Amino acid sequence: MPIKQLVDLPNTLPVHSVDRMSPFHFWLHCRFRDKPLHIRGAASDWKATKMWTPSSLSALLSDTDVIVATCKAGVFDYNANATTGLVHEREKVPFSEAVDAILAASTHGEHFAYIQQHSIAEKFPALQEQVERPECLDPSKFLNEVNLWLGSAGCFSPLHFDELDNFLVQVSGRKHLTLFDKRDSPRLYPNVGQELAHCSMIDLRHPDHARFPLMVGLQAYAITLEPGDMIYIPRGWWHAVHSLDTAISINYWWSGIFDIFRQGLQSVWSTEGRKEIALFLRQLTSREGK
Ligand SMILES: O=C(O)CCC(=O)C(=O)O
Repeated sequence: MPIKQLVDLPNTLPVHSVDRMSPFHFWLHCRFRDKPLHIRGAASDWKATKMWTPSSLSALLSDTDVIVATCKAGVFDYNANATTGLVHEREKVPFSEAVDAILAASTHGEHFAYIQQHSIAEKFPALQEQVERPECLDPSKFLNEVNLWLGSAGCFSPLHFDELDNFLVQVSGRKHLTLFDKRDSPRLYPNVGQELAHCSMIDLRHPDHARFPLMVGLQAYAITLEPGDMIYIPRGWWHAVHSLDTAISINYWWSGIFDIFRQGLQSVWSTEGRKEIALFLRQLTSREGK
């Protein structure tokens, strides 16, 4: 597969019908096997899918402040100091102003605007009641974050992975995703340095084969999410997201009790964690010596 076609790949993920996706089946077929899953129509009956449009949200949340990201290239990198050199502007504006910018950007196609990853509980409590819990997620799982994404056609979230399991639900408009297995991480050129280690240096839209030769021949998966669709992205799986229309999505990062235990152990075992333990032991022994 020529790499330059990666962002246009036809769908290659298995498609399951929602009524077969009980929490047990989800665990058995997806979580346990660590495989992504496209659940067609999983959210088609949700209030959000039926009621939310950029204009209806704008009317409801008009004065609420949001951070709108804008750029000319369409690529929304995660950090202004990214070594890839892909940057964007961020500005705090009322929600209605952000929506005006998004709709204008979708119409003219010369620049792009995106409200990214805003916590619904913290920023938009008025929406909370219209946001449902995915049916296939068993009640013992914790929702770490539930976020709203609203952006213009053409917005592109570059290749990265997340440390938590994720459901991305498409509420309105379409999004195309390109995914890579977490086992291929060494061939996807994660950024060096703590802050951006979860982002790839590769710009999937214009991959540089000479600079990133190990990615040639990698198996890529792709799916286009239609309104009401949902995808499960296992933690660690790489993904890039391209909005084909003005698009509204909700994403759910979640974890189970064992994940929380594992994360706790990891943070204790981090350099900072070990330093704190050493300091604590030193204080303890010096107190005992007095
Ligand atoms: O929808 C997007 O633009 C990005 C979403 C994403 O990366 C995620 O849910 O992890």
